[in-house]
Amino acid sequence: MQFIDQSRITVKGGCGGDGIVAFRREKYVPAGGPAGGDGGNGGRVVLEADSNLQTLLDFKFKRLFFAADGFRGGPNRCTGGSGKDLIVKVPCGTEVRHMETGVLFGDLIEPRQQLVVAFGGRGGLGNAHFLSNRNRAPEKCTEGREGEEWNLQLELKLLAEVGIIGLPNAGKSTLISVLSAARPKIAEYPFTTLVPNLGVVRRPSGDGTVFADIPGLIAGAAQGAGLGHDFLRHIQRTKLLVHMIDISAEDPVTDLLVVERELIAYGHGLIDRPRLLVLNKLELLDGEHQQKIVEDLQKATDRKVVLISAAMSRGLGDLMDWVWEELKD
Ligand SMILES: Nc1nc2c(ncn2[C@@H]2O[C@H](COP(=O)(O)OP(=O)(O)O)[C@@H](O)[C@H]2O)c(=O)[nH]1
Ligand SMILES: [Mg+2]
Repeated sequence: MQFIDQSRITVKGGCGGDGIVAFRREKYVPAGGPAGGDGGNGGRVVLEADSNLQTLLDFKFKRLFFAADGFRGGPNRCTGGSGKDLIVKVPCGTEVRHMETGVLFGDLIEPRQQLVVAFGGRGGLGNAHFLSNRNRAPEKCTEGREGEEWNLQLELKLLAEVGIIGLPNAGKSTLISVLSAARPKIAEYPFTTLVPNLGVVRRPSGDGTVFADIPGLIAGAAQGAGLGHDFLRHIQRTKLLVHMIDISAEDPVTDLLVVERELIAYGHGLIDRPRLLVLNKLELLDGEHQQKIVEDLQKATDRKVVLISAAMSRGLGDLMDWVWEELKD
């Protein structure tokens, strides 16, 4: 199962610098020849794979990437400086296509792999180029050319790092919607009823991580009840689990154990995956009752427990602190 993050950007190489008209002026050289230098080439736009990035979130906010222009030629046949290349960091695994035609420009797979997506324009020619027997003092030079401009489609297959699990009605979808900065698309998938809810959550350092909530975890899932087996197979690919429990449920401890039993039954080490217990809907109980349930849970498990209200956006800082801490390499 794949999630696809897509962004559209426009890239443009720098304009070439103009060539110039100039003549040599030196002491003791009476009739100096043409000496106008060429313009420098415009900078290129280069995409570079960066293993620190996981998503295309940044491209939802910044879409235009222009490299620097080349500099004008100088006197004494001095070629102008080239415009600086613009290096744009993208996550490893980004696929780059020409937007209008869908033609593949390239794939950025390995860290630091680069792909030139727009060349800068050539610099213009200075008048030194136009010296001929007929014309010993040409006044001609040419302008720098425009850089290439392309609309590109970036596509990235995402892996959810954080899985949100819990029984139906625990508040998983609500949590994703309040945490999300963006929603990636979900690739074609035969089991539409199992389409997970996805969100990209921005890290304090800027980039995002992907949360997936896949409905369908119920008692017997590991034996294939409901959509359980597909659910568990997917969750297996996440690094962390956020396990939500409705604090107002009849018996939150039983709810915890039902889910843990499924994780154990599925095997593959799921039960040992870093997992945070999140008691949701805290505002429905007073402090005393909240405390009682936290204590009951701690008797049943030694996992860390946080109290939140997804609907009222309370306690989310504690939850995310844990996530960022656990995701640190
Ligand atoms: N009181 C309260 N209700 C909540 C909270 N979070 C979610 N809900 C409600 O609980 C129900 C189930 O939430 P949902 O996100 O669909 O649960 P899911 O089945 O785990 O995805 C919905 O009616 C939500 O509005 C919360 O923090 N407080
Ligand atoms: Mg849901």
